Amino acid sequence: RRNSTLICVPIMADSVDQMLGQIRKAKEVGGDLVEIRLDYLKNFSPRQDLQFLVKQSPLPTLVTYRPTWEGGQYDGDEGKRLDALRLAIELGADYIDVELQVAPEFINSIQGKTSGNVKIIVSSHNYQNSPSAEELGNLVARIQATGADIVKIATTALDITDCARIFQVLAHSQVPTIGIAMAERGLISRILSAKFGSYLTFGSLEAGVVSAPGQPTVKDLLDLYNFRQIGPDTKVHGVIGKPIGHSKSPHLYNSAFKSVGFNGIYLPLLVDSVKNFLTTYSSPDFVGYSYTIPHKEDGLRCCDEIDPIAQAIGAISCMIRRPADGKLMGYNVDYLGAIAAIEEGLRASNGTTSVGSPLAGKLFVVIGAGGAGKALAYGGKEKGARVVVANRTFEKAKELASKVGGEAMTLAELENFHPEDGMILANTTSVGMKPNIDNTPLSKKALSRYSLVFDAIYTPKLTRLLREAQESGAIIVYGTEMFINQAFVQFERFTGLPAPKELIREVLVRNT
Ligand code: SKM
Repeated sequence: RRNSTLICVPIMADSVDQMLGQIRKAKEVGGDLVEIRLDYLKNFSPRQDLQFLVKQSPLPTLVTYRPTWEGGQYDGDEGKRLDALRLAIELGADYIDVELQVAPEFINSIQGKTSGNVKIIVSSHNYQNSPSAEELGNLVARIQATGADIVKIATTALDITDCARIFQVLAHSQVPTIGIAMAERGLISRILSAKFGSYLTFGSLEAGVVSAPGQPTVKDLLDLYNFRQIGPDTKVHGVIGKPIGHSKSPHLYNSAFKSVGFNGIYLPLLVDSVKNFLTTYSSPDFVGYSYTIPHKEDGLRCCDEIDPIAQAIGAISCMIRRPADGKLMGYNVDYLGAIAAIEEGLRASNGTTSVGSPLAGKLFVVIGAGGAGKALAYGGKEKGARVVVANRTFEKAKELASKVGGEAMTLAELENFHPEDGMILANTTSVGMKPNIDNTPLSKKALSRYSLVFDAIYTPKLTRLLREAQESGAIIVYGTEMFINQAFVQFERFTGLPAPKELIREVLVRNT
């Protein structure tokens, strides 16, 4: 059940020997073909070097000689550049890439002179933005008119919704087409290329060593996103947040989907506007989302129907498109996960197994009044704790505190807050999250007053807050506990199947 979208590995090196090394590696990691970027070679001797590379390559070759005027490295004579491409055809390259601007003239020059095996890709790159659907349609028509065998369009995604127009191009094109939205916000176009039938997608050998912004590694395409299994019917899921690169949800759900044979993909979704995202990706195949910071409250506002608990909390962590009518249903499964983890920590430390919640009657301080803060404050109240909400912006703290019948304060005030011993602290802000791991929401001195400290952050697992709490003698509860508890529930909502709990645990341990 393998799709037909190929994985092409760009090869960029100074010398042909280095290039050949990379090509061999590309084959090893599972690439289907390589793009030889001639413009990266120093001291390029066309006949000798092309002969060597095309002959020696253990994978099919796509030869590209990208000029600076199309975002490449070559700024020499145009005639020589096109001569090298003609030579690549003569020497048996499987594909060559020629830029739209010179394609009509170039294709004319090789008319009747090719062996017939080479496929000509005519490409157009836009490094500024992603044009309208109409403009893209015109571009495709212009490329087709050159006599291209394969159309290639690369745009720049300024917003994740820009990828939708690339999907449209792919879905409607009558000829083999490569469609890509570059940059971080275009990542989903590179992965869902397999769902929408792109001729190929690009995957790099090494993270960050890319020929265009936003390229994933071949390894991530294959191992993290199960690229070969993606097809036209694959259901799309993802975690909506900003930033989102830190999230382990894609690792977790993709492994879990695969293990139970569920035809779904789960993507990191770097979303600026939840509303725009949902109205753009409204097709029945976009079926389920997790929500993380800072979008849990916006997510709630975009639901068609809201679960009463999510409504009471004022934030969602999970959204499902109901198959029957396409309506978006919102849920909050955060608080259960977090509260269960905190209760477990308290029980273990007391050595008690009492039936009532060990949180009952405790002073429970929640830092942050965003989506996760709301869930924790709600959970604390449900369990009979006395809730205190501390937040950088006092107004937001006050609003949440009044909802749960608690007290509000600023973070500065929290520094000297010590009405009693045995308090419990929960951080729900992103302070201390990767990459800013040296930050912490509360001073170490203040931490000595708490008997238990929980952090909703799970990247890193041991945040500075938790490390200093531990050093101060508090019991600590990791964010991974909350993360895993809520993931079990979401998996079941996404798939209708029981969660493979052991596997999910293992994936998380391996990746945190
Ligand atoms: O509530 C979870 C959310 O479901 C996913 C997530 C993540 O992927 O980092 C973190 C929490 O907000």
